[in-house]
Amino acid sequence: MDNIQGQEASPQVVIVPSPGMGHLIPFVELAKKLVHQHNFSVTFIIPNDGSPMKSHRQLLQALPKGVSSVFLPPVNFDDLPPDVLVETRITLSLTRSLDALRDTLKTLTDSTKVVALVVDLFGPFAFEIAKEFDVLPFVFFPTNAMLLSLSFHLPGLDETYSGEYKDMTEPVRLPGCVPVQGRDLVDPAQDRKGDAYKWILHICKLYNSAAGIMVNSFIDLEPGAFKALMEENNIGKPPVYPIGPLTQIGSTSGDVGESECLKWLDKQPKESVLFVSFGSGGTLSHAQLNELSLGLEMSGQRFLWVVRSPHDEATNATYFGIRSADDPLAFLPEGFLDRTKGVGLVVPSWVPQIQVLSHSSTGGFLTHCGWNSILESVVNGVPLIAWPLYAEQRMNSVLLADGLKVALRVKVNENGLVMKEDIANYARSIFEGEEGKSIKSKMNELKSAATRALSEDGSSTKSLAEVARIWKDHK
Ligand code: UPG
Repeated sequence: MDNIQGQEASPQVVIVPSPGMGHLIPFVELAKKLVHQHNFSVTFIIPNDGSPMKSHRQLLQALPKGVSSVFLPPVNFDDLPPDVLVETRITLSLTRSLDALRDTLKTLTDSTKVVALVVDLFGPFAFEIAKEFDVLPFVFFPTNAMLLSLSFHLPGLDETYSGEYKDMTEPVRLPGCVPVQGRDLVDPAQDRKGDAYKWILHICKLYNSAAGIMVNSFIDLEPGAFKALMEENNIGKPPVYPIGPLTQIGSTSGDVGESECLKWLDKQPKESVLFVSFGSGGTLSHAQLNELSLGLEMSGQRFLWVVRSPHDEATNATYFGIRSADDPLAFLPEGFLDRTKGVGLVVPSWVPQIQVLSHSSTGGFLTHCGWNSILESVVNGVPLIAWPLYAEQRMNSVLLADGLKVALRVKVNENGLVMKEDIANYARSIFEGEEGKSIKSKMNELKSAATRALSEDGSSTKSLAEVARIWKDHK
């Protein structure tokens, strides 16, 4: 256990993130706010999925005084089939860590006043433990209000609709949200007989026993969804607190090679570069990698591309370890690097994304629609090309393209591929023409709204202050 002593003075908040950098990064920003603005101390208790978790360790080691971390013993996944969905694996890393979590929480509560235990969207299994120690059970939802709304409605949908959701002829209409087709619902809901679906359904029911749910979004981004969710308090749902956008400040990477891309960006014209990245876990098939390379080349557009080795079975092959095992550059079409030299830069596996998105040369982002990537674009006013891969990313792309109108959504053909001609077209359109202009102007409005939400009197600042007050009042 790292540095737990010496924190008696402030009330303690325990954070239990589920595996994945996309879940840890917003929690780290939440922890910083709790320490600096609300005088809590924070302990991360990390369920260990058995991967080296090097990036997680690096991120946590860089945290300020008042934040400490404990890695639980690794869980064993030897019994799982190789094609298990990422959601099942994430869930099991939590359920198989509950005894170790209980022991660690006991040690902490023996020496400090722990007021709240905060889990993310996969973590409500830990609520029973929180209650044993008289600690308030909270959720920090690292994605949007629309998915939270689906989470509240899924148990009802499960009871009233018997077929596969992907075959639904009418869209699902979540209160205050843009309509979403069944085939665009979260991955686990695409196979109702699968384990992952059973797990998420179970988790959705557990949300009802939270003392509160914080969401990494803000009212002006999803006004309808939040209005409906906040009214639902009346019918026995936990209170919902929009506290975002919490986006990473500073880089997640100290590798020199990766910061070379910032020097390259320094030399490009203002808002001229398309940033292409699929988050911490996203991977493409061999055929799709080829098509994307040729599409970027065909567009003639400047680009900065974070490339991973292709994978033909999974769209999230690097979720539990963000580096590709092989050299990703070896999979690019022959001569591609030479032909695009000067126009494009290709970086294997990882770049300091927040610095790339805030760089004045970046003018567009082709993204897999992970929620952190979206928020990071919003706070920097960067227009999007939405290319969802897995998890809730298709829902996010519907919100962005149909609801907020701040993204072009890619078209996937009958073979599951986005074709090079289309890619070239999106890459040009996001910078040129009426649609690109309109997207840019809407993004700038959202950027201003995000700044307002986080200002001293802003809606998200007030929401987090309300949560902090509830925790401090908890005897
Ligand atoms: N990042 C980097 N450099 C990279 C790639 C990613 O710094 O080269 C950072 C990025 O800035 C962001 C995070 O890593 O902060 C990635 O988060 P996100 O964009 O949300 O993608 P995922 O890692 O895929 O996030 C998971 C799920 C996604 C969900 C999100 C929040 O895959 O669907 O929205 O978690 O729940």
